[in-house]
Amino acid sequence: MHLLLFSGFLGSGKTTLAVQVAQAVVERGKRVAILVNEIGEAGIDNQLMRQLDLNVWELLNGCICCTLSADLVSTLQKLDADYAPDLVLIEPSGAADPHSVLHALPYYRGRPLESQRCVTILDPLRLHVLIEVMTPLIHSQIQNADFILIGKSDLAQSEELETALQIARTHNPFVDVVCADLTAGLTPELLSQVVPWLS
Ligand SMILES: Nc1nc2c(ncn2[C@@H]2O[C@H](COP(=O)(O)OP(=O)(O)OP(=O)(O)O)[C@@H](O)[C@H]2O)c(=O)[nH]1
Ligand SMILES: [Mg+2]
Repeated sequence: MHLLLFSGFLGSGKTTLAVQVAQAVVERGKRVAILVNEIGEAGIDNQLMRQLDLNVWELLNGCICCTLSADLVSTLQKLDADYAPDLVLIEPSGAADPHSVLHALPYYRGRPLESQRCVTILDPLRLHVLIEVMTPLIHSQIQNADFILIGKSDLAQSEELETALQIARTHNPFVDVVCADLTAGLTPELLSQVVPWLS
């Protein structure tokens, strides 16, 4: 079981990316589950789930990153035992600190995770403001990333994209950073950057 955590502030594009990744992985014959804080809130409706043949599991009553760390671990164990997915996608609330989610994972006692990856999505239209007013959270989202995607490249000015790139590289110089329009569909290259084990 591989684990992919999507981190990024509210409205940055986590669900948009997660659904496309799930679809691509399902198309390759793999079993995929998505863990979200709240299904309706995440914009993943039943129809979409059936369409994609996905298992979407909901963590109720709170935020994955704080009160629900224990719940996250027990849900992962149940998921592993009952459904044995090849890939679990986790979309916590946009206010979640990925460090807290990653911190809970060593307590997971199911089949060993084959890989775990944190993909952070940054919104170039708002990043320069968010980094000022939500500094510790945004720093953590950038620093804990294994791959950074700056979305909304179709909406952002080139200066906004450049600023976002600089912020990402300043706080996490060691990972790949890519700009993309997430509504334009996943290129094979972007898919392999998000899910390297798939290729
Ligand atoms: N034009 C454009 N719109 C985008 C892009 N990425 C996301 N969006 C839009 O931005 C809005 C928010 O996207 P979501 O995927 O719901 O963002 P989220 O991070 O899951 O949001 P929360 O779960 O509420 O935190 C939606 O209307 C998306 O269609 C992009 O690259 N370009
Ligand atoms: Mg969402």
